[in-house]
Amino acid sequence: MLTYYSDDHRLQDGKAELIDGRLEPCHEAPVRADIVLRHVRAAGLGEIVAPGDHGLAPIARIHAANYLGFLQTAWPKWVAEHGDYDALPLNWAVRGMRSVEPDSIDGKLSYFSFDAGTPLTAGTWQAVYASAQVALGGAAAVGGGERMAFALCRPPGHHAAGDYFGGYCFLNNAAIAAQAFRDGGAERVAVLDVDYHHGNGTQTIFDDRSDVFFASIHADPRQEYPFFLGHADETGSGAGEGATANYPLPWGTAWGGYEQALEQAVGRIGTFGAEALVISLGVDSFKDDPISRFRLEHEDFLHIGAAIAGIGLPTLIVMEGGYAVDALGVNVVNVLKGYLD
Ligand code: Q9C
Ligand code: ZN
Repeated sequence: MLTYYSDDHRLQDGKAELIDGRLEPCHEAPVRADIVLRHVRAAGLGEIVAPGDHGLAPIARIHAANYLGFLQTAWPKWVAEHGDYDALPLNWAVRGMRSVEPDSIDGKLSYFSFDAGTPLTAGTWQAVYASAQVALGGAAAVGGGERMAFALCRPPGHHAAGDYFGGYCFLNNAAIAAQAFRDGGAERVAVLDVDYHHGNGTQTIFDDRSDVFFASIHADPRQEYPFFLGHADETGSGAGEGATANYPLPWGTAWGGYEQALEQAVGRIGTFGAEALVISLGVDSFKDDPISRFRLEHEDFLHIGAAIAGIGLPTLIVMEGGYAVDALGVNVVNVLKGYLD
């Protein structure tokens, strides 16, 4: 198998996120990708490949032009207004308020985001552009005949929708890859999101589409971030009715409960008739994850990989979350090994 990777992930190195009422060091840090890369190498899983530059066009198939413009120009505006330190939004529109794009940088940050855990830094645009290219490189390899490829994306993507960032995500790498498969000729594509958190961005992007099936297994939004999407009765809208499947699970879920949801999701993907599969791979379902509350063990990730391989489709595995830094390499490599065995 091939692993797609870019050193440019290092350019997103935020100082702090607002979490549990405090500013704390960012959980989503460069060390995450370093550790995964080291374990992929040590396991001898195959070549590490640079993605090449597939340009902005495949990103613009998913993200709004005004949002992409904002991401590319926000940093100098923030520095001019406040100074040379990370930008964070502070308030958001709720029920009864308007969705008019403000002129000031603070207003724009709020308008194009949904939480205060995702600092926008000097290097954010370059890092997220590279992360999307990593996904596109992997998609091109799978489209070209590879059975499976691993896109070691960082920053992650699945919380980012067409025009907002949050949850450590700016560009939705998995959605960009899924659309690249469609534009490369696949009539139907499936996205299976096994990150601990609901993939609100990906679901929103494909909600009304019948050509991209989205399934997500995640902590129940009644208990867990992102709180406002991912309930079991969300099944898609319009032409996309029936092409979304959500499996919310309670805090404390271990392999027994997880496996049942995974079997159901895999079954739904089988009947959908996809020609390519994108996996949003978060390993924050691990028992020792510092911000999550599932209880998967190291070996359970082998089973997840095997279940994904059982779907039998050309597959791109895209890195999303996972914050138990010491365990991250083992858990990701276990998914890949479980797939390959
Ligand atoms: N009390 C990804 O895994 N904050 N994003 C959680 C917990 C945001 C996670 C607060 C978590 C975002 C890609
Ligand atoms: Zn997550």
